[in-house]
This record gives sequence, structure tokens and C-alpha cells, in this order.
Amino acid sequence: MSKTAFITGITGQDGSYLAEFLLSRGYEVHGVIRRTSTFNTQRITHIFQDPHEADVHLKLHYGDVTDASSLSLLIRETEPDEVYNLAAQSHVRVSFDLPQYTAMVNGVGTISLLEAIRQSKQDVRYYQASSSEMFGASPPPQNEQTIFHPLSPYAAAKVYAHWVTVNYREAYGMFNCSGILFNHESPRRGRTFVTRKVTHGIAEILAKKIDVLYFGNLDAKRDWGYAPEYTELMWKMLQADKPDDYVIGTGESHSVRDLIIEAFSYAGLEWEKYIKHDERYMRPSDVNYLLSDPSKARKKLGWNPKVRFKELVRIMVDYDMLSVGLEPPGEGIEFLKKNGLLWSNSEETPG
Ligand code: NAP
Ligand code: G4F
Repeated sequence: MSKTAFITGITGQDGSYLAEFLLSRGYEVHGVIRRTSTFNTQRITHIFQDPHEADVHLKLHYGDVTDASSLSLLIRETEPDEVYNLAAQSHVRVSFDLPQYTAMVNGVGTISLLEAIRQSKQDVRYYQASSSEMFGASPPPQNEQTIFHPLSPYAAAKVYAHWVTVNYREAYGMFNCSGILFNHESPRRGRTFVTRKVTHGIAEILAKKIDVLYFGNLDAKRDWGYAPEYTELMWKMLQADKPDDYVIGTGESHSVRDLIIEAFSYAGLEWEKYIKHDERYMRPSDVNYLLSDPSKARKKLGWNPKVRFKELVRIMVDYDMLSVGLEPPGEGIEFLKKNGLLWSNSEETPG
């Protein structure tokens, strides 16, 4: 019997990779999509199946995590074995502009989904998309024991979601796992996150569409990994004997400035000529230094990231150059091929 998975946030970076992965393992996948006035399904176009055809394994449903009734109905109707809660207002800077909305989606949305599962009385394994942003001001390296000290409305809402996930496990015996994931990126990363802003910006500079890029804090350090490797671990967490929480990262950290230097030099550009500061990209408070200690995941899930910072930058620059019709240096794509990681051919239509 094939298993059934239910994914909120299926149209996002992680949701699209996770759906692809689960379909490749024979799952029936149900995804929640929001009603929007323009199409928001670019990242899953390549796996879309016409619902009128026979043997459809990917099924999309309108819903919203702020509408608890839609969640209850969908959980009852789809009867999932596994639920992945990836839906979020996921932009930290924007959470300062939309603090209450962010709390509703990221915080209340989580407890609404947990309640829908609990009340359905179905046997469900649940994954919560927690974030390294929850560590905030706590010094590195950060692991499962590190104290949370959130520095944004986004992170505070994620801390709430993390603790209700743990609470429902302890109170009701639910199989709930919280994955505390450090930053993970890909050619499908939203263009307003810093990695993609850099790599897509480089492609546009090379294509002579723009001649300057504006950034905020260049000193912040992040532990950046490759999204498809992280989404596979979400699944692994739910296959374990017992539910647990895990920190996932590469154990390597670089500043935003390092990222810019690496990406521009790979593309053969002098970064100083193109980078300018804009206060609007500064945050009222920012997380200075994230560096994971993923020892637990290494030991219990066999976690060993193949894609590290330099390769990640090359992969993203390559695909962004392709997306504007330019021939890339190709080292990133070559790395994916050599390591058997090129299992999706959809990166040239990124979100
Ligand atoms: P993303 O690309 O921004 O995707 C977010 C997804 O959530 C999109 O599908 C979005 O739908 C959906 N969504 C937003 N509000 C919703 C609502 N009210 N109801 C239903 N769906 C809603 O984010 P991501 O990078 O894939 O991240 C996935 C999850 O992991 C998020 O919870 C994020 O906070 C968390 N996380 C991400 C990272 C990272 O580095 N990427 C690290 C740690 C944790 P639309 O397409 O319609 O906007
Ligand atoms: O790429 P970012 O926006 O990612 P951030 O804030 O670390 O959040 C991402 O990772 C979290 C995991 O730790 C997720 F939970 C969250 O959902 C999201 O996926 O910013 C990274 C750093 C920040 O310090 C920011 O201040 O880059 C700095 N930065 C400098 N200039 C900029 C810019 N960030 C953005 N987005 N845009 C800029 O122009």
C-alpha cells in the first residue's frame, strides 16, 4: 500500500522539492495551495498532473492555514499518514512589517493544523518546519540544547509553533517532529532572500538588465545548505522509530559579504562595482551569527551534506545565468551531475 502525505506550503521552495521526493517514493501527495489572483504554482508545474486523468498521485486543494475549517476538512478527507507543515510567512524582514499576520500564519496556523489532526483521531506522523532563527541572539554553535532567543516576530512565532508541536507530542502522544533547519537555498529560492538576490542579481548584471544591487547588513553570518538535501531529511525524521527534534545544518558559516565575494568572483565580476547599501534592507534586530552543530542528526539520521557553501553558490549562479539565457561556467551543475544530485530538471523555471 502506498503512503499518503499532506503538505502545506507545497508551492514554496521546500514544498516543491519535498513533493517531488515523495512522489518518487510512490507516495500519494496532497498539497494545500492558496487562492491567489496570479498563478503561484511555478515551482510545481513540472510535477503537476491533470486531475481528469487516471492514476493521479499529486492532488492540490485550496486551503489556508489561517482557515482552521479548511484544515480540518482536508485532514479528514485525505486521511494522510504523514503531514508536513511547511506553510509560513517565511520572510524575516517582512515579519517586522506584518507582525500579527506572521503570528497568525506561522504560530496559530500550526496549532490549528495540530488540532485538526488530533481531533481527526487518525494515526498521523507530523513534521513542523522550525527554524534556526529561533536561536536568534544565542551564541554559536547552536544545537538542540541551545536556548531560543528570537530576534524577530517571525522567530517568535516559530518558537511558539515549535513548542506546541512538542507539547502535543508530550500531552497527546502524537508522533510530532520539529526540524530546526538552518538556512537552505536552491535555484528555487524566493528572489528576495539574500542568496538568490545575489545570484539572480549577478545574472541580471551580466545580461545588462541592471547595474547595481542594494543590500543591508553584510556582516551577518549564516550556515547555508542545499534545500533538496534538507527536504529529504524531513521525510527521514518521520521514518524514525520515535518522534524527536533535530538541528539540520552544514556546520559551516559565512557572512553575507563572503557570499557576495564568492558569487561575483565565480561569475568573473568585481563585486565592489555593483554593491550599494540601502537602509531599507536593515532589520530592527538581526541575527548575527548562525552556525549549526548537527551532531545529533549525523548520528541518528546519517546526515552528511554533500553540497557545501562553494558548490551551493556555483549551482545557484549557474541556474540563474541559464534563466536569463546566458551560458554559465557550469561548475555547479557539473557538481550536481557527478554526485547524483541532478534528479530534477525543473531548475530553469525557478520561482
Ligand atoms: P517559502 O518558499 O516562502 O514557501 C512558503 C510556503 O508557504 C508557500 O507555499 C506559501 O504559499 C505557503 N503559505 C504562506 N502562507 C500560507 C497560508 N496562510 N496558508 C497556506 N500556505 C501558506 O518557504 P521555504 O523556504 O520553502 O520554507 C518552508 C518552511 O520552512 C517555512 O515554514 C519556513 O519558515 C521554514 N524554514 C525555512 C528555512 C529556509 O532556509 N528555507 C529554514 C528554516 C525554516 P504561496 O506560494 O502561495 O506564497
Ligand atoms: O536571506 P535572508 O532573508 O534569510 P534569513 O533572515 O536568515 O531567514 C531565512 O532563513 C531562516 C533560517 O535561519 C528561515 F527560517 C527563514 O524563513 C528564511 O528562510 O537573510 C540572511 C541575512 C540576514 O542577516 C539579512 O539581514 O542576509 C542579510 N541581508 C543583507 N542584505 C539581506 C539583505 N537579506 C535580504 N533578504 N535582503 C537583503 O538585501
